[in-house]
Amino acid sequence: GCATNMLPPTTTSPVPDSVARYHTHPVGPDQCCSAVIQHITAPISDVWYVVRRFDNPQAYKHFVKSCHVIVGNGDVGTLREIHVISGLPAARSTERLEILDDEQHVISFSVVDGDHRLANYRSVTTLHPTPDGDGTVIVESYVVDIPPGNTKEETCVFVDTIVKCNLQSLAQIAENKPQ
Ligand code: A9S
Repeated sequence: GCATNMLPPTTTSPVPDSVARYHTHPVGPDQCCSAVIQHITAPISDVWYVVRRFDNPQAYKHFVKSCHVIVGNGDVGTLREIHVISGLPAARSTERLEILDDEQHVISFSVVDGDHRLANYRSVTTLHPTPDGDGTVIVESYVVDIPPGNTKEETCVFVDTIVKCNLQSLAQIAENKPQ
């Protein structure tokens, strides 16, 4: 498995098993994986309210222009098709909801089709309350096929950049929510 080696070393900051479990992915030889961590100064319920809406990724993902649910009611197995803004090397992506756990605050989706180069993309996002209860730590890990003609490093830089943008935008939205 991979991705958990991107988290802080256990010697300085132990990662609970509950976190590591969700961010350990089987990674094939032509795949890469990574994880992005973001602190948000907002309670976990406010962050989860935005993140759990599989039908509304454009609420915080600025690359998403529109989203249409193809099948499902927001439960596991729901399929969505997103259209992305121009300027990206893609126009659309079809994605399946894999995990939605309102108790553990876990959401996961996989890419099943699209005109982009991120074949077999799968991400897992988990939310964790900070000890004081006023903040949230969000961890998003992913695994994806390395596109032909690209290196592992290039692929990770590209995807990490998108995920970081999404999580920073999420932080901004959750932190500005009126109390
Ligand atoms: O949507 C996400 O949570 C994460 C990523 C990495 C999405 C990437 C993307 O939607 C583009 C932004 C269009 C970039 C896909 C599936 C392929 C891209 O090339």
